[in-house]
Amino acid sequence: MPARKDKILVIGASGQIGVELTLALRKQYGNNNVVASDLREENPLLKGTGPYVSMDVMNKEMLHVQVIRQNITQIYLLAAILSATGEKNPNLAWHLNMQGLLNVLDIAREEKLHKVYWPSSIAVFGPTSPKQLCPQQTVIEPTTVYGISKYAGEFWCNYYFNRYGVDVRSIRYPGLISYKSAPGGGTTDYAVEIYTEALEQKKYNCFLSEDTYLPMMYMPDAIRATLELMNAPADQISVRTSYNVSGMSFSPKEIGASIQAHIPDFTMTYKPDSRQQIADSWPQSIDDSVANKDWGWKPQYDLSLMTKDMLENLRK
Ligand code: NAD
Ligand code: AKB
Repeated sequence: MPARKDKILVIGASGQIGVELTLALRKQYGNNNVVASDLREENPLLKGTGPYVSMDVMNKEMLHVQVIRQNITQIYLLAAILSATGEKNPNLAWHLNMQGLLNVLDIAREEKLHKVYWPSSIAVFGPTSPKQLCPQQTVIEPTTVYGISKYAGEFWCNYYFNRYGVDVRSIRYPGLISYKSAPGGGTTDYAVEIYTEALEQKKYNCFLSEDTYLPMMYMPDAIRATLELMNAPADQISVRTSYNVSGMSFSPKEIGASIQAHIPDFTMTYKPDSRQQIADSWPQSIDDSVANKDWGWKPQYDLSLMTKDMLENLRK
């Protein structure tokens, strides 16, 4: 179990992962020991559950002041620009994704923070990486600015660990599917939209082609993976760039069929846009045997379990 005296700052807490991770951390560490922060206003699901500060991760001085003032010992950095939005403004994506991370790593070094969490993505992989069961270590030649920033970020994490002893840990998340907070501009967002459209409209026009397989994960698995990695003893962490983790792999046609099992008159059409090219550059499935060996990672949700749970919760 983690030391109770830890005090955590979550940056980007109002986003798709931030809301659920903040709530999970508050359960583990106590509400007042997890400070949520974001550029945006506090997400309604966080209101009343613990402290919130409005903060820009690019403002290093303000971030540093908050870390000292609040006696922060761990930072979870979730603020980033994702793949599809990143291609619309590559300079901004590079700037936020890199400088935000460097600000956090510098402060972690100076203030001797206990731990830092920073997520990478399957977007580090490119067209030359293996498509099936893409290994932990392989050819990595990303083609999106988001993927480039994640790959560079992984090596900054590794550098700060080796050079300064900062205990920074990372996971290459697959596309994440959830019902609590909306996704923020990724290529895998279709797999969230499809559920709300199925319930509201009984039809969905997908921006990827029907046979585009991608690595995906249900949010409860992603939150559990994050907590398991962060709670693992440091000597079990052999990867200081970022861990591959796997959940499931499916195509738009298959997720459509899993929804039709619950909503028989649900129909799908396909109109691939610029996000198709991004999806085609990524692997279809991920080999996570290193995460399994190091800290016991095992996913619990497959497509049909996830669909049942998503529809039940969205109906509520
Ligand atoms: P999101 O876009 O939903 O949330 C990001 C949050 O960061 C937003 O609430 C935004 O307001 C905030 N933010 C943006 N700029 C900021 C700034 N300058 N200062 C403070 N906050 C700022 O993203 P997410 O899906 O929750 O992703 C979180 C992390 O996980 C990112 O690093 C992302 O690359 C990574 N990731 C996400 C997925 C996924 O499918 N959601 C997959 C792989 C990796
Ligand atoms: C995106 O599609 O950009 C994200 C990711 C896989 O990193 N969901």
